[in-house]
Amino acid sequence: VEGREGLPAVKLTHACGASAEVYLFGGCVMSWKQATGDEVLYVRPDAKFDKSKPISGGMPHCFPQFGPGEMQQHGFARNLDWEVSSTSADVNPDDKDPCVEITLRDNEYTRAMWDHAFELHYSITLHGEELQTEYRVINTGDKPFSFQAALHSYFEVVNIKLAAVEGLGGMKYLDKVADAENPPTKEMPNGTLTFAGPVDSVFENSPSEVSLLVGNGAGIALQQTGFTDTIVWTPWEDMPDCYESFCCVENAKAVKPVTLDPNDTWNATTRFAVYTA
Ligand code: TA6
Repeated sequence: VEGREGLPAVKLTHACGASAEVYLFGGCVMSWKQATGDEVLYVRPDAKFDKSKPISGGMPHCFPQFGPGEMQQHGFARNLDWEVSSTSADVNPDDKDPCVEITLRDNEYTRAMWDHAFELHYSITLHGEELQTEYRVINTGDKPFSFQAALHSYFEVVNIKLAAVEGLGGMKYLDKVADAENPPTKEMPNGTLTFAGPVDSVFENSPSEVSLLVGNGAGIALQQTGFTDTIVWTPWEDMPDCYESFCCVENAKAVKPVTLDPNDTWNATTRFAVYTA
């Protein structure tokens, strides 16, 4: 289908009425709707769709770098055109869950920044109203490489001041608001994380399930395997026009990069499910 400003996209529609839209630019899930038509994800009003910058919203990728570093912020995967490698019909014609797999491979542009041969396969499935992803990095070269990876997911909330994240109570985290370059280690109090100012916190070895309460009793459960870390981000007054409407809860392998030998594969999965009050 045609996405915003003509960007090529793939739309998945489940028989139950749920749907998802995946943009090939950045390999970004831009929309995920429940059977009621309610949108779960958030796209910032300043998002650009002319490829001049990564799309600010939905579920952008961070690969092969998380945050600032040797290359552009959050790496190049969110800035490039991915290819459709298979659709559910190719995989299993009887499968009732619509699915698409998209792929990013090294090219001259990526080699100039990061001189490694790789394939990144990312599949998106609608299992009823649930959104499931599988993420696979393959080292197709002849030397090991290290990378970080994240799904930088933007979720719509009723109001950030009413939102909360459950599942991270008592954990140690890096506070990047206190110092982005050299974040101090702090400890979360027990209970839920609520918001009264900017938060940019990296939780290493977080539980395999956390949930975001959106402010009206409903929530989104995030389950993962392979992504060991969770990042919670709200920019607060840095984005006065929109900060109240979203919260980023990110599944990531960010603190300790993965090192992959030639021909080896690294895998991570996520399951996102909305629950009502
Ligand atoms: O994941 C949180 C974070 O790394 C923040 O530090 C903030 O910079 C944010 O991502 C947004 O990054 P972006 O490059 O999309 O503006």
